[in-house]
Amino acid sequence: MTISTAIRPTGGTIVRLTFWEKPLRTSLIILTLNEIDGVRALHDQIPFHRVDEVFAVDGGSTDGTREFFTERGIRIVEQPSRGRGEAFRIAYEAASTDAMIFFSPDGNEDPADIPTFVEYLTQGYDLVIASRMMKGAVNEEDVDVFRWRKWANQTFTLAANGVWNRSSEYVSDTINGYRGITKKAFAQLWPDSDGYTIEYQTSIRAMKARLRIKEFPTNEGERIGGQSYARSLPTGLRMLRTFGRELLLGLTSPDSRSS
Ligand SMILES: Nc1nc2c(ncn2[C@@H]2O[C@H](COP(=O)(O)OP(=O)(O)O)[C@@H](O)[C@H]2O)c(=O)[nH]1
Ligand SMILES: [Mg+2]
Repeated sequence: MTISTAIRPTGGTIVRLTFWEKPLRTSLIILTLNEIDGVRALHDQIPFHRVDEVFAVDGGSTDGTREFFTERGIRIVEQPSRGRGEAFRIAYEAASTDAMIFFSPDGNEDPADIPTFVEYLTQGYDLVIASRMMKGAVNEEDVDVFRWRKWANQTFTLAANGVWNRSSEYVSDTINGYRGITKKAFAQLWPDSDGYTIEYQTSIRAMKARLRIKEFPTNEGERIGGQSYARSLPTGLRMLRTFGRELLLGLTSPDSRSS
């Protein structure tokens, strides 16, 4: 608990208000679809004690991922239809705290970043992104000569910043799924994308709404096992469609949800 003081002028007199401010509560949401190798390798590195709630949203794993969670007492929230977009919205409905941190245990995301999300969300940022593109960060493709996925992501990011970002801070990784967002911001933006475009759409809408966005550099690791379901060309085309749709929707996002 922290104490805050505010000074408000009322009709010429200064009134000092002192009130108790409740600390922000956070949920860690583990997103899985057949990710047993990753959850096995990363489970012990996850700083569970730094968040107030943990649960998994599972897209229908059949490789033992669900059993792994159950054995360790991690609640599984069912996801009737596939896709990361749906998983994000289901997490919103299931989370009982103020902010959500989305973690994909496939090896790409470093569990050591989790406290950093908590810190920035507590500081009052609406959307916090672990960036694979900013100074000091490492991208999975940095070891390759041709970094097709990285370059495509940077192009989509450049376009989104060019059209919608009115702040002085460039958002360098609009697409990364490793992010935290307050439930209030999520409800306001209400991203309705189905699959891998949910993050891009959320970033665009956060820029449109001039929300407080914070990035910090991350170190993207290699996939530990299993397989990625994100095929480059179809995902790229869906990104393009998301960008076009957000252009047509204009500067505001009419889909915002009042809850
Ligand atoms: N809950 C849920 N998780 C998913 C779904 N599809 C993928 N994931 C998880 O999201 C993370 C990233 O997916 P992946 O296919 O590896 O995409 P990539 O990292 O962009 O190549 C992994 O942890 C997957 O297990 C889904 O439909 N539902
Ligand atoms: Mg991944």
